[in-house]
Amino acid sequence: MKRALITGITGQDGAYLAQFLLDKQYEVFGLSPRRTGAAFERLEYLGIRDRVTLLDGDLTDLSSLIRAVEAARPDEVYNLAAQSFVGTSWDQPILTSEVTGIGCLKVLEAIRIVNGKIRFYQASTSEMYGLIEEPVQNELTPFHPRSPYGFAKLFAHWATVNYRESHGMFACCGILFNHESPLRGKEFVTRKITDGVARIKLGKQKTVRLGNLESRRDWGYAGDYVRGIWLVTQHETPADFVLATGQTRSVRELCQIAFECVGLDYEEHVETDPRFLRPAEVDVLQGDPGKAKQELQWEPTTSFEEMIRMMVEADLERIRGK
Ligand code: NDP
Ligand code: GDR
Repeated sequence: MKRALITGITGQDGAYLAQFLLDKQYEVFGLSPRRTGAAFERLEYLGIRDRVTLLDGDLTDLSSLIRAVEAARPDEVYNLAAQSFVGTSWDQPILTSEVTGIGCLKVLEAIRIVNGKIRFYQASTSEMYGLIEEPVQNELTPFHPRSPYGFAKLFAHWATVNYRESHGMFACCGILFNHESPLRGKEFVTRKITDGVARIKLGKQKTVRLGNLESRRDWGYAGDYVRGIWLVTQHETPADFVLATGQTRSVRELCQIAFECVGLDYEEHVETDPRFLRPAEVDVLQGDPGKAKQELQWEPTTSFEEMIRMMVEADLERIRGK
């Protein structure tokens, strides 16, 4: 039985990855930072809260990471923990850098100290491309991050590449484009919209207030992407892979599709609000998943429309109290 340690197990990807690995008969451990709120709701939603072992620890605290790696004795460590909301990263640039950037380096160090043979996966991001230098981005496209989140992730990305090259560690990065699900946090635009659509449909709210409706993203389904994360980590040799759908849609199109799911016209319910504009925007992202398709046989299976419908229906159910 393989053993895996997941940082960020209480987040969207962490919860789905834990479920995926349990289905593959892994013993799953998760790093759990101290929180006062309802931290385990995603694990409970998937019915796996009691099937994973949670270990106290925080990405900013190296000694807790060393203890977690010693206790879990993992074959694989998935570093998914981060301050992951781009908007907040301008207000908390130092915290974001400490968790999202240096935090990754601390996990790498904990592995090097405890057992350098452990396989390490880093959650890199399309936000590293930022002000894009090529219309479609692949593993060779130069980076130009546009936010403190983006530059913190770039530090973590290069730290991972460097530990592979200088210490011979099995350290790999998945450069993932946006991926969403009913477990997405409500601060992200997809879930903010699907939750808003459900509330409006059920008469609990009248409008959704958004920032830039013209920005474009390559949005996929998180369930497909955790399978990709696992495949990247099983590859014969450590390498970096883009996971994306290859298609790009605007926030406006997202609104249109989500409101159509409940028979409403988005133009009657969406308002723009400058509070949600960003100091520096990433206007458009579109990934090329060709390398993952060729070397990992990975391809997304859920369409954008199917995913948005799934999210709207889950939000309707939640709000109806089911
Ligand atoms: P979430 O924001 O849903 O989850 C982040 C996780 O990190 C949570 O479990 C959170 O715990 C944990 N965390 C935050 N701060 C700390 C800390 N100091 N120490 C330990 N744990 C901490 O992110 P996603 O699941 O969406 O994304 C997973 C990873 O992939 C992130 O690194 C993200 O940046 C990256 N990524 C995500 C993409 C996406 O589209 N979803 C695309 C590309 C990359 P708690 O809930 O208790 O705060
Ligand atoms: P992103 O996701 O920044 O791409 O980062 P988010 O959903 O926050 O924004 C996507 C785009 O929508 C625009 N937008 C709004 N965004 C939010 N959150 N709220 C709004 O009201 C709103 N209106 C318009 C944004 O300006 C942006 O252009 C996500 C995170 O999961 C990162 O951790 C991950 O690395 C990247 O995806 C890939």
